[in-house]
Amino acid sequence: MKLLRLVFAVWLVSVSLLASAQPKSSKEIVALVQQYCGSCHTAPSPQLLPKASWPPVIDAMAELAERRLGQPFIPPEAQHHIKALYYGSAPEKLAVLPYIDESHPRIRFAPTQLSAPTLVPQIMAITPLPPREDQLRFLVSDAETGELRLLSGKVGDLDAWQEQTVAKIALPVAVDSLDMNGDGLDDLVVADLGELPPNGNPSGRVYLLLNKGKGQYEQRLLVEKLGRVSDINALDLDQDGDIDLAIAVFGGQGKGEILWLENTAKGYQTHQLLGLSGALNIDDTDLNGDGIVDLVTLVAQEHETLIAFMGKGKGVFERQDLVSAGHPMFGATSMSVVDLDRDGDPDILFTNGDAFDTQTDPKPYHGLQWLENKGKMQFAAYDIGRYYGAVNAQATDMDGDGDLDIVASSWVNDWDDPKRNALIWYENNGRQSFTPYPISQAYRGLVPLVVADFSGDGAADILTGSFRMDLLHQGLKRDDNTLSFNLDRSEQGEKSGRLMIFVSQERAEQE
Ligand code: HEC
Ligand SMILES: [Ca+2]
Ligand SMILES: [Ca+2]
Ligand SMILES: [Ca+2]
Ligand SMILES: [Ca+2]
Repeated sequence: MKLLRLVFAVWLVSVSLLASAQPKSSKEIVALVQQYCGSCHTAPSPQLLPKASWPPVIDAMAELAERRLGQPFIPPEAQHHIKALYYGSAPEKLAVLPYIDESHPRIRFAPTQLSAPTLVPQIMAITPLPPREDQLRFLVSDAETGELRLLSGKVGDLDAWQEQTVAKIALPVAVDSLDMNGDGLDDLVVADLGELPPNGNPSGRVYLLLNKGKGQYEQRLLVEKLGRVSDINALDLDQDGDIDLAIAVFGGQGKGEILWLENTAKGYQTHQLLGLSGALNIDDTDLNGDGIVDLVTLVAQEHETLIAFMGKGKGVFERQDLVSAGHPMFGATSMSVVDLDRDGDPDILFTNGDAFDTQTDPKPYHGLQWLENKGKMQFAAYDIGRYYGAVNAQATDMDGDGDLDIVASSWVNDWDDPKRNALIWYENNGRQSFTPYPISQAYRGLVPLVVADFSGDGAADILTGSFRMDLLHQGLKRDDNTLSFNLDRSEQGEKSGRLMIFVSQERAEQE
């Protein structure tokens, strides 16, 4: 429980700092912090942001509270005291993470571009499909063009890879592939986020793309008027033999949910599992090994909690919280279920690196961690490494020694510093102790990643796409929460890599 203890310790230290800063009223002010800030989420430690950031964050929270409650919540006088306290005990600057710049003794990576660079690449996801004949196949979710595209090509022949449009969908954030109508061809279910900025609008949709063969799909709207959908998973959730849907709705502004849609003779029937905003995903696994499917989600925003829905059979699920970061600045970004310690039960790998809400600097507490499944629904959280803006992680054996290493990407970083990495990998020493190595400093905002052998030499390579959240964030208009691109002229000409493969290359033994 390293992570939990760490967060808790920071809070205790900061409370005592507060106490020494203003001996007379500190107790009263800490009580105000608990009363107001603690009413929606755990009151965050002042250590989490630099001094200068606290007053505007506290203003933003007072406004948020007033919007949500429909009336003023934190009185101006209390705001004043709370600001003084946070300002007084916060650090001038946040700690700076050390560089990860020592390369691996054996393995290096060289990028190959799979497509022309574009102005604001927005690859939201890359979803592997089963290979067909000698072709590897992936679905590329491209929000820049508003398309779901099929990327395919032969191992070892990276210059001849091709892309073709499968469907026009504005923000195809997640895809699941499964034979939905029993004709032997794999169909697709696609979640359309609806709009990029977090909000409570019912703009999310789910599409079914029925496979007609020869790369043709018939597009049907399956569900509409959902909030901003972040993930979808098609599987049988009530053990009656037909395919149901599990859906995560991130939403925003306090609205969001996890739901599952039961496949019935009269269409889909909705069952809500959770009514919180900020759900990043919904994955299936069997956490307790009872043979009944369980669901797991990582909820960001003010919750920052990993939540399981334990399957009881016949579509009944019971919520069980697995671990909570304990403060709203954690910035959860992704999770995946994987047996990281290879002892036969599913563990959970998760990342935090979201800094796009109130204060966008990279945070030294961003990074990767995992939750070990200790059996009997007992879990322990362990640190893997700190990494600015960590957004995705995939566990895979990169060096061929049999254990699971981890490749990770970052979407917010100190990009003007050439020594910061868009991609890194963590070598596992076999006992889940990890050493980080750089993969690429040359790109910005690589987000989705898929590890496979693309070059045909037996070693793992990395397919990745760029999602320029840094540019999108510049184009976000705060007042009405819409995106517009007034990027200045100098930036307009500059294009960035969109889709690429980092091919692993063994260094010569004697070098
Ligand atoms: C009415 C509920 C509510 C109250 C009261 C509230 N917060 Fe929050 N807070 C939220 C929500 C919701 C989020 C996540 C969404 C966001 O960041 O905009 C959040 C996020 C945060 C964050 C993370 C911001 C980021 O950039 O990710 C910080 C820091 C924070 N709150 C501090 C405070 C402090 C300090 C107070 C007391 C002055 C406070 N909050 C009071 C609801 C509240
Ligand atoms: Ca079913
Ligand atoms: Ca189970
Ligand atoms: Ca395990
Ligand atoms: Ca390994």
